[in-house]
Amino acid sequence: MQVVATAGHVDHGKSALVRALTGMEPDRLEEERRRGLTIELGFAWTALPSGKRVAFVDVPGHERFVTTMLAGVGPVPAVMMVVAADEGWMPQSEEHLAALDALGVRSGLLVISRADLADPTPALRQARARLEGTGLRGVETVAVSSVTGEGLPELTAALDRLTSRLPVPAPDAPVRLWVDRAFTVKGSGTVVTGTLPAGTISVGDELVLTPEGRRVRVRALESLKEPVETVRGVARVAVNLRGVDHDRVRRGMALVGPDQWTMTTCVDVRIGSAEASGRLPRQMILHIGSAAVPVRLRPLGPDTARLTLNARIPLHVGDRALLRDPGRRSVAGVRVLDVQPPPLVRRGAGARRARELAAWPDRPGGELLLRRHGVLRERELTIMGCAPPSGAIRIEPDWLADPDHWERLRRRLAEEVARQAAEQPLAPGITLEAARLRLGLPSRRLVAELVRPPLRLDGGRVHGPRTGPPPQVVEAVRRLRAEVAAAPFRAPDAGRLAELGLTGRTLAAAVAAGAVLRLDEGVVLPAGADEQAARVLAELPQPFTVAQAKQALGTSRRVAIPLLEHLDRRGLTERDGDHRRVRAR
Ligand SMILES: Nc1nc2c(ncn2[C@@H]2O[C@H](COP(=O)(O)OP(=O)(O)OP(=O)(O)O)[C@@H](O)[C@H]2O)c(=O)[nH]1
Ligand SMILES: [Mg+2]
Repeated sequence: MQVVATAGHVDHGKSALVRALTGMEPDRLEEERRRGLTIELGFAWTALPSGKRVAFVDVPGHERFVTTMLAGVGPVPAVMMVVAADEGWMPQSEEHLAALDALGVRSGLLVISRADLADPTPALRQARARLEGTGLRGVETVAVSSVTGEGLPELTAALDRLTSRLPVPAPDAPVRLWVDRAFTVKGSGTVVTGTLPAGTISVGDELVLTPEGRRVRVRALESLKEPVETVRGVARVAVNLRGVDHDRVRRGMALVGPDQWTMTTCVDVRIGSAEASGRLPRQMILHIGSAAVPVRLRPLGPDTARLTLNARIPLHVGDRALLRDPGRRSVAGVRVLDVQPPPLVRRGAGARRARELAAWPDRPGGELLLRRHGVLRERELTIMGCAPPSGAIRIEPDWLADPDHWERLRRRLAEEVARQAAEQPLAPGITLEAARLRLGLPSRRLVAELVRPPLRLDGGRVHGPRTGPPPQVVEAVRRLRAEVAAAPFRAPDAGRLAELGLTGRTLAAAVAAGAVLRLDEGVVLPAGADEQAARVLAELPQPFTVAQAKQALGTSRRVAIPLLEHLDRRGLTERDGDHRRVRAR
């Protein structure tokens, strides 16, 4: 199936044409028939001579209903631009064409209608000239009369050619069905309709109703009024939903595949407008699919801007949309460059962002997005609408990192560790959490992955390369050695230790570095004092008492007792009741 929308000025015969082509009535409302005017979107379909089916979305031409017209053409890939032979090009011919062009519609037909009322040639020539500067330049043209039937066979043949040229979207493409109608059917509940541009919906599928994010189940499906189990885009679809009241669903909402789209209220876009973005109004309406969302525009570069939306909508990078200023009735096409753009808080951030975006293509790929974000989960990239780039660094379970960014992070981690070591030499290393915060990473797992020699991970901290004890420790130990030079076992008392600077963290670092022996609380000797004591004690008659040891070592009980216990523990001496002997080596 293919779906074709109508477009064109009010009363130019769009609905009459759809009626003549399909035998169905696109103007369903009583008011429409009474006033001879399309107010709401109309839907009709037929089989073409080739057997292929085509559905029409018939839009209103009246200038008051442009928003409805945009909701109708938004998700549709092709258009039938209708111009009346007897009136020629009119304001809404122009306005509709500008909108189609801004939305990037490139497939369609130019139909000169009401050909029984006037020679179609002048209108045809005029319309062709208008289409020349747009994406619809050079489309096939047909002159028809819905009253006499003249030209209808040519039109159906042209529709056949048009629809056979249209690309067939991938059946596994992400699903986004913009709702154009919602109603209740007695006995079945809520039904929403829309044009499915791509992807597949099946009965039983779970979808997400945006913007509220509610999960809904597809209870039944219809396409062209026939029940179906599964439907592939492009198609007109009616979805019967379980789990939602019809008055909670409105045009402009969307049914999307779970985890397939970024729900966002802020996007950076490229604007396809003759005017610089700085000259555009700051308040505009963003039209995409069937949605019309007020936005605030902040110009970035000459053709780029940041849009802040006042409703959350499901978007992908590369999406086309339309900005409209209802006051001036002007439109501009936009391409979504980033669906999760960085906040612009610091001075100069806007200008920097503008320079960055200037280099981006209209459809940035995963590589650019990953470079911008540095590190992302694969899922985040997918819901932006991008495939993971082949050069990305993969980190379990599902992280992707830009290689350059990853290298920079490695360097920064080394710098952070070095800085910590310089600032707090006695407590080197930083916790994974501190490193995570300083590097602005979303997970400690990533920090751990960044640790490579000479950095090492030990006890939950990232340490730098092993080095000797810091200078103030070396200096304090030197003072201790000088202090005990004459009497090597007369350990300074607590007050003196403090004067030497050997307390707290310095002492702990000296002990950790193996530069001193801490025998007891406040009993500290230079490293090696134990071996030296063993040599002195070996000169005594064996075994010896504490008193004899104390005298030989020239120290007090305060030192001798813990020193001897230390020697016992090290196996340098061995105890037997009140006596000890130095062990033979
Ligand atoms: N003679 C003649 N009249 C036509 C033809 N097509 C449409 N009309 C008449 O033109 C008027 C407008 O036709 P519609 O089909 O309602 O026009 P429309 O473009 O759908 O109008 P809106 O939906 O309101 O924009 C109606 O009175 C039709 O009967 C035609 O081929 N020949
Ligand atoms: Mg109509």
